[in-house]
Amino acid sequence: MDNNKNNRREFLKTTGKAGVAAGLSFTILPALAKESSQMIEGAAGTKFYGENIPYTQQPLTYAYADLEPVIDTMTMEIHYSKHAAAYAKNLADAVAAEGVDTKKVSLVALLADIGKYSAKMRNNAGGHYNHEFFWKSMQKPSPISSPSGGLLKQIEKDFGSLGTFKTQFADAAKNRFGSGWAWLLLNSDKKMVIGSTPNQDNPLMGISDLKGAPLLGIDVWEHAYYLKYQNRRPDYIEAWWSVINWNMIQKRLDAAK
Ligand code: MN3
Repeated sequence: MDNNKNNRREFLKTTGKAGVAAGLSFTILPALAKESSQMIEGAAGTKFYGENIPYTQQPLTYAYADLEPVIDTMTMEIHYSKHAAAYAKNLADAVAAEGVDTKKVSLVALLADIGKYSAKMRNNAGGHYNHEFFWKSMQKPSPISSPSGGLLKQIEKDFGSLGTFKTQFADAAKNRFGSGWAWLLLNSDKKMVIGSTPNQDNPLMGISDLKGAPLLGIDVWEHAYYLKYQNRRPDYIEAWWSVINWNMIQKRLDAAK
């Protein structure tokens, strides 16, 4: 961690307290600290950070209905309480059956080493991680939802413009054949790249062709959109931009750098 980052964190802490003391209405969220992510060392000297996520399903920070009309209430409820809950349960079964000490081996470390385990472990460790990551990437819809600040600067540096980034990301999501995920990630050269993974694989898996620190990911399994959008995956992807929690994406970028 460099000194600038330490200073900024100290500054945010201090100003946050000052804001409270002065009775001001703003709140400053703490940055997603480096400690909440974990360095992964891949093949050929690649190094990047993965966000730490617990092994168990966490409560949503919003209600099932809050993402309406982009994601309908019934889709959210079934997706979270049935599909995602099943990945978490099956992951718990797999770690017990395959002798993983979850107090010692983080989920990020398990994903990096996933080639050593069963297909059940791969599908459910990925499934659980990806969904927890996905829920945290969203918030109530806003028509003005857009990246800003350092996040926007990095997008413009690596893709040329916000429009080009959105087109490339949407194309990756549309063109993922069958079930899977499209990702924005920071690779080990600290450059943003876009790609997709099949099934419940993700860019933290050692066996994945696409590797890096995930910043944003969209679930393009039909269960994520079929009730409302049926076969119109592109419409779901287009609508999804307005529920992205860009503050969270900025925090992930800060932690991954
Ligand atoms: Mn899903």
